[in-house]
Amino acid sequence: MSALILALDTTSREEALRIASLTADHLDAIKIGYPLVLGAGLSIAGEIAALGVPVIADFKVADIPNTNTLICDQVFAAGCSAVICHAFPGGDSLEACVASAHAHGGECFVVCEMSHPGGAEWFSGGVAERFSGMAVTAGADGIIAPATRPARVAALREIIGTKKIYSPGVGAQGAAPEDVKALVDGVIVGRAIYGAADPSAAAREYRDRCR
Ligand code: NUP
Repeated sequence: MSALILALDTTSREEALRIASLTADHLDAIKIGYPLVLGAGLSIAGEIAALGVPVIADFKVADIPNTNTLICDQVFAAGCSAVICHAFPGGDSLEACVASAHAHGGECFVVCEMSHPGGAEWFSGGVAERFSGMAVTAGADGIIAPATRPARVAALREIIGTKKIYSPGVGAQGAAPEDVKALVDGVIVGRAIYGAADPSAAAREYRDRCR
């Protein structure tokens, strides 16, 4: 059993709010990122949160510690409940994200292995394992790991123990909720819900399949 997180990657404010309203009852969280925030502004985070759904900011934050702090502080001030960060800038950069998240009562998730085909080029060979270890050391709340490679999710679970795993790659990227729902805490679905003819029905179906 896993939570269902909608990746709301539409670029217009009106379309985002329309889909969020239609699907909110079936979701555990909505993930927003550059496509929507660059199109609609960061204030969209508060507008979505006002619908009663926690908002996760997928900015894949990856800078020096001071800049990471400034970015994350903006994310949480805007009404987000969690932020997604990269590990490769180093442990100090990651710790800055975690500190900002926890100072605001929020959560920090670390990208440990990406779900697209190219993700296998860069994150294999021990890199994802190392990032997962960094997430533990930095006190992060969880990691992002690929539903498209369930065996890799299982391997990273061994490293992070009971920390959360949110897993993208379900739907448009080819994975099914059933592939990972027993291994992860949340499944992330974007196009297969917001691009469906009936987003509400699609969200309900994915929620049922995650349970
Ligand atoms: O490894 C990752 N893969 C991935 O798809 C890390 C991510 N954060 N994502 C995001 O999840 C991606 O940017 C998009 O917002 C969502 C997946 O959307 P979709 O492929 O279901 O449409």
